[in-house]
Amino acid sequence: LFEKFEALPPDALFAIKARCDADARPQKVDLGIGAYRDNNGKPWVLPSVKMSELQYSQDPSHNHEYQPIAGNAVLGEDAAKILLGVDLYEKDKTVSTQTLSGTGALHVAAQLIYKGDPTREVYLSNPTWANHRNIFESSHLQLKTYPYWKEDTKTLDIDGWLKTIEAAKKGSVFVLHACAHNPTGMDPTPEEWEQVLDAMAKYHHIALFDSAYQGFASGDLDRDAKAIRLGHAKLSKQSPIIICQSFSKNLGLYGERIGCLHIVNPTSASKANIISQLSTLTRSEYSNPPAYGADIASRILSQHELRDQWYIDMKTMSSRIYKMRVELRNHLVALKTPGNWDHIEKQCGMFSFTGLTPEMVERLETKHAVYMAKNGRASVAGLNTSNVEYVAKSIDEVVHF
Ligand code: PLP
Ligand code: TYF
Repeated sequence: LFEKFEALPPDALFAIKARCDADARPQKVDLGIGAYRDNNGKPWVLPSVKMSELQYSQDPSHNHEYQPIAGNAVLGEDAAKILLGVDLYEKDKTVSTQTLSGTGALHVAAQLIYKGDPTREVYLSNPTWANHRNIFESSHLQLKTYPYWKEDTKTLDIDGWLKTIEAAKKGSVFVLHACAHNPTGMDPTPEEWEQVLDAMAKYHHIALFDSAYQGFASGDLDRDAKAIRLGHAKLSKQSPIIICQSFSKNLGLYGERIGCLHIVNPTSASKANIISQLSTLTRSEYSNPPAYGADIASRILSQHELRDQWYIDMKTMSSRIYKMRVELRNHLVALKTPGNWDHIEKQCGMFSFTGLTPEMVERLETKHAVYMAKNGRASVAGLNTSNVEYVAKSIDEVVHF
């Protein structure tokens, strides 16, 4: 059965992690996979999560029963409310199902789109998170791209994006990064979001928002949901809005695989039908989603005391990352490293698209033990006050080389 298999290339980001883990040089720095690290370079369990876990462990009613197919319904509703805001959220028009984190939400969304219309074209930003392509391709959907990034000016290609929206087949699905675009760290301005979403409304396209960094990007849940809410205002009367939500980064629950898929439908009429299609699909895939992390997340979203601590935690993470952006840029400027490094500070979220070439990235790894993605994407969360100067000096050396 498996004799004909060829070896496929390993996942590039996980391969970076494996090489870095195996590197014996003590000065090594991992700027590969996007996962938050504290100022000691260690994974961080959020204080709000610790509080929730303590509560869970002391709750005599907890057990390890199966969840329903759609997962934790209280979490689903609260999760939709943080995306849309309590004012826009309409229960009778919103289908929420708990998924295996953001990746699982995207996968289920892709399968559902395929069920709805196997010929539907799906547009990804160029560039985008590498797994987007894997996910939608494995669901056999036809993939296209929209221009997003101008390499030479390190700015958004808004004209190219708008032209693509205009030329796309009516009803195409556009995958939009709700905030903190991965890998560029460059988000549209509010005016540019207006233009994009107006054009999508005009040509009757469907928005699929990938929300992996809400609250993690700016420290403010509402601010990081602005594009989604604008999309809701402009599109929700004419077409469904699909939102894939991850709690990996904003709650630091990476390995617990907690996320949700939400479908905001223009009418309440088809809600039950969508739910039945979704539950048949997920029943055969994973039957029901993880209970423990959902309980931990749900307590935080639904209790004031825990939620207030969570807001502080998101600010802690986003402000430390911002501080590292400023320090890295300042060191490069002080070193007079050729080029302009302002973009490191201007970009937002987990990543900086540094503009370093693949050759420079390779030399960073081999000569300096500084690891980042080949496309020059650096996970800024891997920087701290002990290594940022070393990383700047290493970048300086490879740029001069
Ligand atoms: N979408 C984007 C753009 C991401 O960057 C990520 C994580 O890095 C995800 C989705 C999903 O992550 P997870 O499956 O851990 O929720
Ligand atoms: O660094 C990135 O872009 C991500 C990280 O289930 C990641 O690929 C790792 C595992 C996962 C989702 C995202």
